[in-house]
Formats: sequence, C-alpha cells, structure tokens
Amino acid sequence: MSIQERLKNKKQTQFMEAHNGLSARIVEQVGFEAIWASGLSISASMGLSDRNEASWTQVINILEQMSDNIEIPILVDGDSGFGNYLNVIRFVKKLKNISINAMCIEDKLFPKINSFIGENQELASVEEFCNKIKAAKDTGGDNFTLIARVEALISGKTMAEALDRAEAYKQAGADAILIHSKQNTAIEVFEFSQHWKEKLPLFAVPTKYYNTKYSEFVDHGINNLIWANHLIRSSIYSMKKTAETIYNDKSLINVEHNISTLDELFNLTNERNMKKLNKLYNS
Ligand code: SPV
Ligand code: MG
Repeated sequence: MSIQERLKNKKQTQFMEAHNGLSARIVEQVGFEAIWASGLSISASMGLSDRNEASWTQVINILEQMSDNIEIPILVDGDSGFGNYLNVIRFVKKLKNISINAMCIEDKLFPKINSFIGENQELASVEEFCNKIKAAKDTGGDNFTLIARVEALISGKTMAEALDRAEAYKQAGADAILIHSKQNTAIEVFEFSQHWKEKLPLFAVPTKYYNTKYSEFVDHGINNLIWANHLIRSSIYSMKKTAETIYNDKSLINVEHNISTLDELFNLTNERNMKKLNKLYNS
C-alpha cells in the first residue's frame, strides 16, 4: 500500500530507517510497512556530516539502490529541499524517475544542520517554505505525498508558532505534518497534537523520547512514527565490536558465530534471484 493510501486510511505506520540497498532489504524482510530514507544515516554511511555535505545526486544514487531492491514504499528525507524551489523541483522529478512517491522537507535553511546539533537554528520564512511545498506537490502530481516538517519546537520557538506554521503548510498543500522535538519526553508533541485536532495526519520522531510506547502516540492522535537512525547506529555498534575482536584476537574464532552467515548475506542481495534467472535465461 502506498504511503498516500496509508495516510488516507489512517493506518498506523512504522517508518524504519534505511541508508542503502542492503539495509532497505533488511527493513522489508523484517516486515515493516515503509522505509525512512534518513538523511543523517545516508550521510553517516558515507562518512559525511548531516549538513548537506553529500550532494543531492549522491542521495538519489543511494535511493535508487533502495528502490531497486525492495517493494515497500520509501519516505525520503528531503532535508530543506537541497536549495531553493528549483532544487526541490529537480529533486522531485528524479524521485519520480526512480519510482519514489513520498518526501519530507523541513523548514530550515540550506545547507541544513542536524536538529540535534546546536540551539535555536534559524528557520526558513513561512512564505519561502510554502513555495517549496507547492513546487514539490505541483511537480510530483496527484500520487506524490509531501510531508512538511515543523522545526519550530526544536528551534526554541513557541507552540503557537509551531501550530501557525503547520496551518500554513497545510494551506500550501502538505499531506501530513511531522512535528519534531528534542525533549526527552513526548509531552510537547502530545500538546501539539491536542491543539492540531487531526487537521492532517501527524508524524513524530521519538529519537530522544524513546521511552514512549506506540500506543501512547496513537492515543494522542499520532499514527506515524519514524525510527530515524537505529540501523546505522546498530551497524556502528556491531561493526566496531567485530573489528575490535578480530584485531585483538588475530583470529576469527570469537566472531564466526556472532555474525550473519554468508547465506543470509546472499539472501539480501540479488543473488537470491539467480536460480530463477538462470532457469529463465541461461538454460
Ligand atoms: C534524519 O533521520 O535524517 C532526520 C531525523 O532528519 S533527525 O536526525 O532527528 O533530524
Ligand atoms: Mg534528516
């Protein structure tokens, strides 16, 4: 089911982070309904900062690896749109070319800086951001979903400003609102949701308020959650452990049974299709 249909039908959706073809395949295999193509995680996998250091064409190349390898829908983290409305138009055109139909953009400046770095980051003007929303929707067409991300609470602005911005983004054509927060409880996003009154579907990113249960979000009118960076962080954890063990032991003896088998690896790549393909075209 597309992200647009999921939103229309008020489905509860977990968007799991992926940052390349392999992690996207794992997300799909586990059973998630949709992918969050995280800017932070994609940049980190290249060893780059989450400050638009990676070019948007490099991001498109990674997204193509994902869409080539999976069937579930992808919600792309479009940062602040990679520039002005012209860059938004170009980016959305390229997304359509690789069969991706959902993007989130945030009301920060270009180049953006990750929301968990520094304080009081400057926001884009409402007018400029609304024009980016319109450009994305006009370019994407009817089946393209645009999620507008409100950074007001992250940037130390008032709840009233966050709500005003969300209303303006709705008027500009956004299909849903992502209300971002860096508090260590969900109180602030729940307060937003209470005032918002389901005018559009809501997304939350519980990276900092990780103790909150999914059911509590649903009880507060938030059906869409983004687990934003947990596969890249678990891969860092696991890769470090394995590398340190091999380095210290000068042997594989303590790692062989604590890592994926080669068959598991083959099953995550196009190798899994070779029997069928050989039968069809190489007999
Ligand atoms: C990302 O995953 O790249 C995000 C979420 O944008 S956050 O890192 O919380 O800004
Ligand atoms: Mg991001």
